[in-house]
Amino acid sequence: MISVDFNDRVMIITLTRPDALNALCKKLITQLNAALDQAENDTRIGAIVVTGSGKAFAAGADIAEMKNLTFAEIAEKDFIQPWERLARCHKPVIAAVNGFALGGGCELAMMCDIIYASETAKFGQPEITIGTMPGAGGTQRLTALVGKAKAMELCLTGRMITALEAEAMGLVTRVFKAEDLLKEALATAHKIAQFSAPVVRMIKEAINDVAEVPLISGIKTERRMFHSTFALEDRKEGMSAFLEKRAAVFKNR
Ligand code: DAK
Repeated sequence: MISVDFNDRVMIITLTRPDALNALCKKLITQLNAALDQAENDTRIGAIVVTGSGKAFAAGADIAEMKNLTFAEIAEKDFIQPWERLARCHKPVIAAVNGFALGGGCELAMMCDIIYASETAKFGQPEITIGTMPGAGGTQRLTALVGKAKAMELCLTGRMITALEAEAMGLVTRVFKAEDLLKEALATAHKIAQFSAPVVRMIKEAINDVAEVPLISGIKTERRMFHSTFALEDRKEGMSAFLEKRAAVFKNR
């Protein structure tokens, strides 16, 4: 349901359930989470790219799997919880959205740190058209990215938007020709992975604080993290290399 490849210090996770447009069934999410655990525990991995096979990134949660679930069942099993694993990943994740990113697929992309899209990608939160609503952070993360009125329109109508419209709204980071998408995502992932891993982790954590803590406390945490980079050999090496006009060699310590 997923395939995992390694390209130097980058893990590439491909959702491979093309017959169902990579619909996010329980098994697929379990495999995705296992791959994320693996990346998190492997110090050689500096960044992760998530993409889809075929014409979809992911067309949402698996409707066939959800159809007969009862309220009692999903409430008791806290149906939503395993999906949040991606949002809690400490390593940087780039979504390379190659096609449909709908419902849970759009939510999965929004859990990533950067969203690159092909010109042919399509985004949307169509849950309302099947009698339900976004359940994996869609109303929250989409609103944070595009603002209330646009999030309302997308979630209340289920309208699908193009990659270019999504980029103009602030949902997508950059749009590329389909054939360049993975190459560009990998180039950015490699670029990030060459930097000091503890510094990358701190930057990700500090930016994520914006959504989770009040400004004054986020600024304080950011300052403490900045101070703590001065405990790293990598910080000394980075500044020395700049002044000595040579490339820095980071050792992640
Ligand atoms: N689930 C299951 N199967 C799906 C699917 C989905 N979401 N999307 C597509 N498929 C299947 C189709 O049933 C079809 O299967 P066969 O008939 O060939 O067996 C196959 O994939 C190809 O789809 P189509 O024939 O429909 O392909 P088209 O190109 O004509 O149309 C489409 C593409 C993307 C416009 C269309 O497939 C579509 O509208 N799909 C459904 C999109 C959608 O409504 N997505 C939102 C699902 S609800 C939560 C976490 C997440 C969620 C909720 C809670 N917690 C953790 C609490 C999220 C909910 C959702 O995502």
